[in-house]
Amino acid sequence: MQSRRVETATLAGGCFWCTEAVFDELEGVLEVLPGYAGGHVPSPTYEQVCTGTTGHAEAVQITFDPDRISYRELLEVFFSVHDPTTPNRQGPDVGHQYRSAIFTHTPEQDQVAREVIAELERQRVWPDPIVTEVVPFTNFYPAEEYHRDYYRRHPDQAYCAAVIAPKLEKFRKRHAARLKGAVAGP
Ligand code: MHO
Repeated sequence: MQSRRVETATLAGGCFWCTEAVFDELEGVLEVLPGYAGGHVPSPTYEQVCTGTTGHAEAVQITFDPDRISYRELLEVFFSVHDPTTPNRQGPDVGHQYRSAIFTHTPEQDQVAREVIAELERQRVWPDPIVTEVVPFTNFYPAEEYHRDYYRRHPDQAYCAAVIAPKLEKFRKRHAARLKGAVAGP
């Protein structure tokens, strides 16, 4: 029988062209929307968010089926595709809008996020401390239409080819068993 349970995750791990491309490929993920989360300016534009002064982070809002992929699994992927130790920076992208953040929708999500971070700290996956913010979800504004499916629509654009393509390759290898099509449906 088809499951009807649906859960939402809001994650910021740098440029949303990249995070959208990654999460879109995961089995159990129903929808991924790029947008702006956790700021104080209503309905911001990309240009406003780019100034780094609106409080928003570039983020993805993920709708998923928790019977097919758990929140913990989503977070494991999240931490494998970005560097959570660089404050207000992700690779070449610098600014408050590129901070690493988890906007939790429930106390359970908050607890899982803190557990996953504590485990990663214990394993010393990175030499530097994890600076990912874990904060209650406040707001999310979907980005302008032209940002949707950006990587898939513009794979040859310079940033996509140089930054996103290699990350996506690494992600696909590492999480091959979790990709759409790799898992038998319920
Ligand atoms: N530095 C990149 C980031 C794009 S991303 C949507 C650019 O400006 O093309 O933040």
